[in-house]
Amino acid sequence: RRDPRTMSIASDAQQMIEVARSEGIETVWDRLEAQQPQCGFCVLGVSCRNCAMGPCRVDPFGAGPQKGVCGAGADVIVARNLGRTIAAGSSSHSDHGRDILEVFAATAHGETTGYRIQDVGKLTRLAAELGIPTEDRTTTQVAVDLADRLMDDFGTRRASLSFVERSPKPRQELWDRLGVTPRGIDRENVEMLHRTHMGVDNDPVNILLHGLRTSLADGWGGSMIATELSDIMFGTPSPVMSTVNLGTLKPGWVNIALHGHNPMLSDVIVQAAEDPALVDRARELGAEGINLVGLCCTGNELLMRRGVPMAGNHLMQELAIMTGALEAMVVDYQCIMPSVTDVARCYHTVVISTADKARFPGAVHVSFDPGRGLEIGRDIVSRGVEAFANRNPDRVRIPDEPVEIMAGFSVEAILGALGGTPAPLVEAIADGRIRGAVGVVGCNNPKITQDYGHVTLTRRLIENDILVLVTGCAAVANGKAGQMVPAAASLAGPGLRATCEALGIPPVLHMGSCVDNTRILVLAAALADHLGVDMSQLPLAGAAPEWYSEKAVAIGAYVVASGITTVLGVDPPILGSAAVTGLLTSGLDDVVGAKFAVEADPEKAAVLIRRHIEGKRAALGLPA
Ligand code: SF4
Ligand code: WCC
Ligand code: FE2
Repeated sequence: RRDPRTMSIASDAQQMIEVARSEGIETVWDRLEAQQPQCGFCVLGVSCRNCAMGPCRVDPFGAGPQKGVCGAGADVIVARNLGRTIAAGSSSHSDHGRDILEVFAATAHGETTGYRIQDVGKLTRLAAELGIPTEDRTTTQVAVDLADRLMDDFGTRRASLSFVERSPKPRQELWDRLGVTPRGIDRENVEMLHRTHMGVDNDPVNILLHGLRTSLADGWGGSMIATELSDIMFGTPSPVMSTVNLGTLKPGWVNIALHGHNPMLSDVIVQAAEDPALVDRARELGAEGINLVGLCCTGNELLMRRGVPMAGNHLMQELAIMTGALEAMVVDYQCIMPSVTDVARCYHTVVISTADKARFPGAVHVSFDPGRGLEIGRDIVSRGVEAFANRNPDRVRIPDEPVEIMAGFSVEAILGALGGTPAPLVEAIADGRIRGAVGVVGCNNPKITQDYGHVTLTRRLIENDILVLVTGCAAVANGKAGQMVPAAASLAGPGLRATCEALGIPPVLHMGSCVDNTRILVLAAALADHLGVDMSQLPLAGAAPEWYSEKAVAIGAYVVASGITTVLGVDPPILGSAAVTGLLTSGLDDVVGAKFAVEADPEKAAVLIRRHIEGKRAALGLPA
């Protein structure tokens, strides 16, 4: 059997994998093994089931068929598949953004309970940015107009999304020249589905260009709306200390994990968990109190804004239940494995689904309704509390002590720490104390030793004076490894270390959930504008060392389309087309000033990124 140390570098995971084995409970790693060998055609992206004349496969060795029944060759099939993947990822983020927007609109109209406009300053700034009058107007009036305006961004009425104007002018002009300026968020996604229907867009390059536009509708559209409106409703994050790993579960307490992506419900659950009646009930049942923890990005949203402890990233969701100490796992949507209800059946854990669009057979469904937000929050917490009575103390195994983590680095917080302007950061980069910055983001994938890619790449980058910005499951990985406390400055090279120590910040900054990758875009745009250059000229890079999700593909695409070269640690299914692979890993550089690279070994990825950053520095005339 596989040594757990080859499955995860995190000791909480290693211990729980042993528990899973001794209890005979299947995990994501077992199922990956059972899938071997995975389909070689699908790995290369040369299989298509877009119509009923198929499914078709192109023989990558050239001996068998080179065309599907319709006549599509490998290039078209790979490009279409990639296009649909981007659309799925972009749609996921954007539909999340729309859900937030609808609750924001309802809150503006006074139709919700448990919600309010928390950051009025940000509301006013955003409204002013979009040309909405703010003077002598109530918060409600401004919020109603802002909601209205952003709803237009989803549709067909606009020629360009509102937030496109946040990108540097040269970038906007480039997108216009290429015809990839995103118009409507839904429109670009629907158009991608249309184009990839049999017999529509048969030009792989044309499909890929629309792929960029579709991804930009996510990065500068749906995701950005999700981030900005979440800040307005739930508060703009500022630095906060908390803890991370499965040790955040507490033995004598009612433990409730909030898993998924949308802060909409989880935020009211945090309010509900403070309800004295529920806390009293928990005590009546013999618990010390109610302990909320996060998983995946719902966890990141709560960690960033409220300092709620983080139980783990993607591959920890099954293992968290196996601690026997979890009363309830509350899920909204995205990245929630269907297997969690199977694992929960072996324990007393109740899985509570909350989104009507994401149902889980075997879960209790409590339908989310923002009009009764608090009431529903209380109902959910109360189900977790009652489940405590069913806990079997003999089965409780909580591995490890929690590790400290600092989170909360919104762009506002970073600029605030710098005195309100990007100038000090630009100066540090210009004089070489900081060589550049890299966004290390994305998932866990059982094909990669869990957290190894994130933690190793990050370690090498900070050692070499490169500031690391993290979101999503990457942030949780680095947090568990102790890289995200101010004392971790000692792990950084001398220039980065001195800067971090002066500011009291870690060398790895937690910027939030996956939709919050848009914070990195906004920061990159601010740096570029300050220097009067395009984002593609900056010493920046992106990396997704352990990505698994369609959303990660959309993120990678919008980051590259925004001019930031990105290194992937897992092969995307495109290698069956030399033309598409060549375009993405080289040709794109001439088109958008950035490209993709694939490097599974994080040590080598670090070298590649350092070379890239030094190349950008040299081109800007910055000291070597
Ligand atoms: Fe086959 Fe073409 Fe249909 Fe795809 S669209 S399944 S390649 S016939
Ligand atoms: Ni975002 Fe990736 Fe985690 Fe899911 S939670 S697993 S998309 S990084
Ligand atoms: Fe297949």
